[in-house]
Amino acid sequence: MKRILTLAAALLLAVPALAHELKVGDLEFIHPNIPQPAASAKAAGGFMAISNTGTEADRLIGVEADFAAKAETHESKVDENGIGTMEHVDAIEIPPGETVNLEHGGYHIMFMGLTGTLTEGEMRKVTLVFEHAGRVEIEFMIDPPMGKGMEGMDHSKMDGMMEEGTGN
Ligand SMILES: [Cu+2]
Repeated sequence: MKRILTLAAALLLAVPALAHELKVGDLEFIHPNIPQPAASAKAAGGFMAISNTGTEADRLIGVEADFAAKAETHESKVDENGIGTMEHVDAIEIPPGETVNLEHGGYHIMFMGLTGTLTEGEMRKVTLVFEHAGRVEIEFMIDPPMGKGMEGMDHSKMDGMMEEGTGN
């Protein structure tokens, strides 16, 4: 038993091996994915489900990816005119005992300023930063293109943020 505990402690301290499906502490990550963006796209959405099996809330407070100039947590909304927009949110809360779906039309990760192409079937490393769980390195799978959807969204706000974000 002691040996198992020691091993578990070592695993917690070590940089975890990259994995697609992952459980870190109380958080479980289910199919992190990025639908393949159009070749000309400057941004791509990231999706997954995050389960919190613990008794305390955690919050996704940051995202880092080497294939994008900037990655943010976003929330999509539909205004009274039926126009879809998205805005930056400081954090995505993962309540205890719940599963939060990052999905089209809701919370998602936005990778902005793509530095190369993302091709279906590839795995790309992303670091998710949580308030309590800390830094979680995980592989996002590039899924088939979503078709309409993200491309149909109003990206005007996002472009504004991109401009603010350049040069930093
Ligand atoms: Cu977005």
